[in-house]
Amino acid sequence: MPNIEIIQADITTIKADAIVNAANSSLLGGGGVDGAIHRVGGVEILDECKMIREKQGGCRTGHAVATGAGKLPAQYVIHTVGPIWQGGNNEEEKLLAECYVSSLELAEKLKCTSIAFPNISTGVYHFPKKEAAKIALTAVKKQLHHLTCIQQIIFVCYDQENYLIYQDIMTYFSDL
Ligand code: AR6
Repeated sequence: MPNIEIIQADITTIKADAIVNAANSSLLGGGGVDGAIHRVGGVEILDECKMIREKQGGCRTGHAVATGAGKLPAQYVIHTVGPIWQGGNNEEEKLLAECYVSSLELAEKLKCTSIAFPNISTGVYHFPKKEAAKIALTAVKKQLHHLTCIQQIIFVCYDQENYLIYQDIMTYFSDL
């Protein structure tokens, strides 16, 4: 079974085969973790995103696309688009879970053995952090038995609030 780890860090420093980006459907970059990944990874990542846009016109919410990782220590960046929180009645939960599932599926296709996730949608997109963490951990746990390459899954929390929430929920999950 793959190992799940929770850390507090900047995802651009993580040496996983794949790191996940909380992008937007334009794939042209933005603030938050997306801004950090493009800033540290360099222009190669944006160039590849532009090629994907030309081919398929961006990325839909809940879907994922992959590029190289430029100057980052990872091999790939998996760009997924989280839902914008609109109160909870617009399929936000389902779409957020899909982000984690599609990213894992893509990482498997790329033969990655490790993948690092940020707390998708919990910044600019205002998804409530506790709900988002429960959805993320549940979605990933449900996928574990489908994974053949991935051995390590890292949840990279940037802010302390998310880190404490994830630790709490993991403790609860391991008690079940
Ligand atoms: N490493 C890890 N996590 C980070 C980092 C980092 N360097 N920087 C921020 N976070 P956000 P969203 C955390 O806003 O809510 C962008 O403009 C942050 O604390 O990056 O999915 C995109 O282009 C938060 O918990 O993404 C989209 O337009 C989490 O990353 C939009 O924001 C997500 O916050 C996506 O919004």
